[in-house]
Parts: sequence; C-alpha cells; structure tokens
Amino acid sequence: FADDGYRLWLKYDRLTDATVRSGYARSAQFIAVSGSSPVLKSATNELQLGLQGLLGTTVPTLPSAGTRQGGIVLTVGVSGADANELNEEGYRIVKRQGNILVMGKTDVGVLYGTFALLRQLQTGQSVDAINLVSSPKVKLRMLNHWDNPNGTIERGYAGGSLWKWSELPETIDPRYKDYARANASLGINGTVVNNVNASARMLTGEYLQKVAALAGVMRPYGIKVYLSVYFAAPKTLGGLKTSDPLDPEVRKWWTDKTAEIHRYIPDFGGFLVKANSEGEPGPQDYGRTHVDGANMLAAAMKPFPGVVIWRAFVYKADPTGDRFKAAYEEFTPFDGQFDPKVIVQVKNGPIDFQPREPFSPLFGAMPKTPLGIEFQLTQEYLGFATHLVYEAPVFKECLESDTYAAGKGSTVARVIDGSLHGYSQTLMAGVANTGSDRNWTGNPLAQANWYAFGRIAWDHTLTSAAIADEWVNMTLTRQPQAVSHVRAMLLRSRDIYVDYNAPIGLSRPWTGVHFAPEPWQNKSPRPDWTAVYYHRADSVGLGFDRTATGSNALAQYRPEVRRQWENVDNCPLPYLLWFHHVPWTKQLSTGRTLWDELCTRFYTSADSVRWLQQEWTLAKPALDPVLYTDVAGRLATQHREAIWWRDAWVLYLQEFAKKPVPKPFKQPE
Ligand code: GCW
Repeated sequence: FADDGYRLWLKYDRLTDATVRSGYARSAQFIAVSGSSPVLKSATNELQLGLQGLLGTTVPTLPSAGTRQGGIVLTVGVSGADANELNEEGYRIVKRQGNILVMGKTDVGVLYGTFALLRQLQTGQSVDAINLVSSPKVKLRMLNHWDNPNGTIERGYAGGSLWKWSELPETIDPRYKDYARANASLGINGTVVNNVNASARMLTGEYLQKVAALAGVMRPYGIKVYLSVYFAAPKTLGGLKTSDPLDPEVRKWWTDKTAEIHRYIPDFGGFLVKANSEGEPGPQDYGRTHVDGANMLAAAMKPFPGVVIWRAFVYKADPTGDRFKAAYEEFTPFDGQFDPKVIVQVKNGPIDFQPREPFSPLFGAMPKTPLGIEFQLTQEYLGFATHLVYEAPVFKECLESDTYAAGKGSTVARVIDGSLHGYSQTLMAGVANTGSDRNWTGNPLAQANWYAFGRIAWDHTLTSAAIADEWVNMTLTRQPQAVSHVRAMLLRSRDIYVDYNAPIGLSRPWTGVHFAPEPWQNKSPRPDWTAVYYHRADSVGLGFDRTATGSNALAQYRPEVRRQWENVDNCPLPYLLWFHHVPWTKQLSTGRTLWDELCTRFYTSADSVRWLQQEWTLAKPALDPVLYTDVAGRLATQHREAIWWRDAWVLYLQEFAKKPVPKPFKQPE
C-alpha cells in the first residue's frame, strides 16, 4: 500500500543506519514499568510499537528492572531535585544506573516523556547520555473542532468529521485512538469535539452517550473531552420560556445538565461558549452580560473540576464602527468580574484569523482575567488545503509580540502562560485542521500545522525552524538535503502567501467561503462582511486609518506599542495598511511607492510559488512517491491561484491608483 500520510509523525519506520539502530537496541533491551494505569499502558504500548518499528525487534516488558541494565524504565513518582524541576505533567528522561529512566510526577508525565524519547530516536539523536527535562508552560492545550452533528465541518478542508455520530457509542472507529495518540505525542490534553456554532443536540442523552464513548478512548491518552454549548439550550432543549442566565429555572437547568454530563463523563473538561457573536444566542438577548452568562455556567460547574471557556470573538454590524475594536470594548470593562473557573478565549488577531494581523489588544489588557489564545490550524483564510502555509511563524509572531502591559518583555506568550499576571488557569487552543481524509489534513504538509500547534502549546519557546525540522524528519524524510529543501519551503511559505493575498497589512479581500479574491465585494447582508469595509481603497490611497485621525483603534494598545505603529513614516510594512490610509504615491522604506511596492509583492510572491515547486522537486528522490505527487499537484494549483489572486488585486486596485504596473512586471490581461 502507498504511504498515504495516515501515520502522521508517528511512522516508526525501520531506521536505515545499522550502527544507529544497534546503538539504540543496546539501550532498549527491555521496558520496565511498574504500575498498570491505562495511561501507563498507553505509554508502554506506544514504546513497544515504536521500538518494534524503528529497530525491528520486539522489546519485552517487565514489572521492574531489578538489577538489569540496558533498558528503559518508566517511573511515576519523582523526588528530590528531579521533583523541583517538574510540574504535574512534566517529564524527565535521564540515563541512570545503566538504564534510560523516563520519570514524571504523574502517569501522564511519563506518557509525554515516552513520546519525547521516541522523538529522540525518530530524529536520530543519541540517547547514551540523554538528559531531558520538560514541563508544559500552559495547562490546557486543546483542539477545538468545528464539527457538526451531521458530519460536516465548518471551515474544514480535509473531508468530513472524524466523529461518526451515527455509529457511536457502539462502534468505536480505531481511528479515534490514533487521533488520541497523535495528540498525546504533542502534549495536547483537551479536545472540544463540536462546533462553537453549537447544536443543542449535543447536550441530549443520546449524544452524551456518544461523547462519553469518545471520552473513553481519549482518557488513556490524558485527553479530556469538552463540549461547545448552545446558550439557548434551556429553551430549545429544556422547554423553558427563557434562557436568561439570571432566571432561577435556567440556572437549575444548567446545574442539572452539568451534573448529568458528569454521570456520563466523570472527568468532563468543560464548556466552550460562543455567545452573542455572529448571530449565536447569548446573555445579551436578555439584557445580561458576558459575565452573567459565563458565571452562570461556572456556578453549574462548581462541584466539578471543569472550566468554562468563554470566547471573546464578538463584533457588531456597524458600518461606521471598526470591528477591530469590538472585543476590547466589550470585554475589558468586565476584568476581574468573571468567576475563577472562567477563561476568556481570544483569537490571536483582533479581526479574525487573517493571514497577518497585529496581536489582539486584549492581551495584556485584562490582568485579572485568565485569557486563553485561539489559533486557527484549519486554513480558512490561508488557502484551504491547497496552498502551503506553515503556521508556526503565525503563532510565534503573535506570542512573541510585546504588549508592554507590565513594561518591556510583557509578551503575549507571558500573558498566555500566566507568568505575567499570575493566572492559574492557562489555555492555548487550536481550531483543528483534521478530517476524515486518510491523511487527516487534506494537504499532507498541513499536518505540520497540527504538529507545530501542539509543540508550541507545550513550549512556546521552541523555534519555527526547530519544529519544522522535527516534523520533516519524523514524517517525510531524514535525508539531510531533502530536509533542508522542505524546511526552507515551510519557513518561507507564510510570507509568500501573504504577499499575493493580503500584503503590507491589507485584510479580508474575500467574502463568502473565504477563498476566492473578491476585493471589489461591497454587497452583503452585513456592512462589515464586505471586502471594501476592510481595505478602504479609494482614489487617494489604500488601508484602514486606525490612528487618532481614524478609528483610533491604536489607542487600545500601550503607548510603546502605539508608537511602533502610529506613524505612517516608520510603521513596519507588515502592519502599514492595518493602521494607515496610505497615498498611492507615498514612498515607502523600500524606496518604492505604495503602488509599486504592492505590485512588486504580488508579482514576486506569485513567482515564489514556482520556487516552492522547485524545492519540492529537489526533495523528490527522498520522498514517498505518492505523497510527493499529491503535494506537487497542490503546489501547481497554488501557482495558478496565486496568479489569479495577483491579477484580481492588481486590476482592482489599478482602478483607484490609475497607474501602470511597473517594469519588469507585465500588466495582467
Ligand atoms: O472566522 C469566522 C468563521 C466562522 C466561525 C467564526 C468563529 C465557527 O468564518 O466560520 O464560526 O469565525 O470563530 O466563531
């Protein structure tokens, strides 16, 4: 059978170098594991599976190492210096008394350590003097699935939902376990199984049984299951007259429902809520606030360890307003009023998941409210499963942004990991890009985005390049030249995409399904769902003035941040049109006028897709032929579509700029 990408980065193909293999084999003669919890069993099974594949030998398991040496010992419980270095989910791997010890305070720490050890072997690192210590920096590391009960996925580009609701709970697709393994290998410890545009149906007994069956598969991998909830469920499901969060009957309904959920799923993770956003019901329907809504659910959750994750993705259909400012305006007044069980989940960008946005001004602006971050792995605005966009740089760019909330060095990462404001609840969420396609993500290279998200949620200090290297080595090839070609492709892919799609801080040139260029789009049921609302092209210039002469959204940032962006003469180009309406003839720092700079970006980036194709061809000899061909096809499509994007933008903007396309580029026809 062709290697179709199903095994992700957990391929465990036989290591080709016999010396390396025998070296590893000497250190992996047995697996000693004391204890038999389901999580430890997952760790042992994975290690056996991995070693069987990598080394080609069946490694026996023993209840204890005794006096034996040359094996791998999985140990729950650490003491002394080892203990100080680890948090509850951390691990330490060390060579001690002739064995490789994988230690954790908890069995899940050992599971993560086991995957880390396998990663060392998969990427060809020496284990002779292995000494690794790692603890996750963020507590809740989760995927958000926008999967609907009817099997479709909102903004999903890799087939239908993984969850076969009609077969559950009796039939358990073996794939659920592989999903859990893949997530656990990255340290992901939560999954929200249904869409934030939630169906109340998920809360019926019928569906809770199905969700409980999924939870049963996830549990041995340290993964908790969460549900998105429909705020009006007391009315639609419970038959009440209202869903007002201050109504005693409504409160009782949620209390009873939450208790019922726990009868099915005792370790239920919690609720995720999209309320009063894009037409979803919420507390404001009853004159109540986000705090009233979130705290009501938190009260229902009180007897249980679960959390309430309340999304801050809100904006109003206001043609004269600035959507950029909405979440900050609606949420900052509530800082300090949320129940301690509540985490407010904020998208990385103030508008949405655009190809490049400045960080949301909410980060750093709510010191008394745990803020989680939401990234989007599924490429809603990044060319679906066709265009290559490696997203680690998207996540890193946001996390490394300095909010200056408590002076220099107050990065978004430090807001999210709790170290800046002392949040005890911390959360990083990624909107999943998985689906029923055999290779999980449609474009096999998009697996790297799932991988990168999980690794960064665990440790946001890892670099995009290091993560790319790991993923390529584990998933595609270990041939050094091929690795460097693919790494180069991944690392440049996002900038290439941005430059033909939304260069220099342009945003949202699409409507509808968010794929085709429609910068001319000015008709929609909502003024803020047109393209012209965002880019503001006119005869003078282009871009959204968010300085004091415009919407003044910049005032939502600290002065240090504001100063970086508020002056049109030195605002960094990636953010220029986010904050300024710039004349077509304005000279930029590159020496070109705005118009010429835009054209240069559109043309060179469309050309750069050719470069991506060439790099891929250079890696070909070291790649699986089926996977090679699949990606080559997608890159060819990307090239055609990059030209389509370029031409659409250039022809549209030219109507305003009234300038020729500069040499040496050719005018589109
Ligand atoms: O970007 C928008 C998407 C919607 C999505 C919404 C959200 C789930 O187009 O499909 O709804 O964001 O994040 O709530």
